[in-house]
Amino acid sequence: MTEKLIKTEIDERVLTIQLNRPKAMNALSPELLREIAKTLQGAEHNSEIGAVIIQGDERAFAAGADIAVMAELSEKEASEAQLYVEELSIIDRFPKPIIAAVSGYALGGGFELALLCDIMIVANDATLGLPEITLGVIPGMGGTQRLTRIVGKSKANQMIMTGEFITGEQAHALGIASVSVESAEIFDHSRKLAKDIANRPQLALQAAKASVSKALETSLEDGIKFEAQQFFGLFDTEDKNEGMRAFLEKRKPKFNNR
Ligand code: CO8
Repeated sequence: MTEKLIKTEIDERVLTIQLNRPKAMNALSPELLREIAKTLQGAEHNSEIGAVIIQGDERAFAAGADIAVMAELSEKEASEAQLYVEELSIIDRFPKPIIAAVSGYALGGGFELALLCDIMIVANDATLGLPEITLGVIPGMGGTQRLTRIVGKSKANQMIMTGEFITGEQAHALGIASVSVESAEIFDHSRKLAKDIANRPQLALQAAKASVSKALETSLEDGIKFEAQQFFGLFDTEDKNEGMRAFLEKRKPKFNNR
């Protein structure tokens, strides 16, 4: 592990990115978000990496964008700096599966970063919310869009307009997280899931991610067309031939990600 704004580790095809500003509750400074984006750019074409986990520590996944940085900026300065825009777009376009392992606080931009990931796993006692309203602003890292698509208008508005917090268990019940586990188990659980996913056929995984992501931004008709393109696009791959042949020959498939 390298001691920087993030710690990274590759183990059994899983890249773990651990946010490492514990004294500031892993608040997302522009430099921290840049480090995440740079690491993902490096991971994109690394065939030894099949999946990514983004995690914080027991106290905080991330308590938001860095308020100390934003406090100093005028509208002109913030929009000229395109604060976080390029970094978020890099994370959003990363083609391999990303799991957010959320323990402790995931607030504001921290929650929004987790919402940007493909799968969210939460600790039962995690604290999630979009408290930007209490600072005189609104979510600016995709929260108004992504949360609304998951929980609907009423709950999203209630959370955004009051800044109320929810627990990990509630996030699971609302469909924000795929599972909620005891906090002591969150990192082991996420690693196990990431390893499982990382060892699945890569081309199919990327087609799955692209198709599910498409569902959040397009009409049903266009989404179905997109899915069909992705589905048939896999038909000339070695993995499709191997997977289907192995089934018919009643043996375990051996995928080589081609
Ligand atoms: N930014 C900067 N510093 C932070 C942040 C943050 N978001 N959160 C915590 N810290 C710092 C505190 O200032 C404190 O620093 P210090 O020790 O130097 O005083 C340290 O972390 C520990 O925090 P607390 O002492 O407050 O710890 P508590 O256990 O008492 O409270 C909380 C923990 C509840 C998490 C509390 O720190 C808190 O409320 N934090 C702020 C939460 C928040 O409002 N987040 C939303 C921020 S706005 C945002 O994310 C906008 C996203 C969109 C940006 C788009 C840009 C284009």
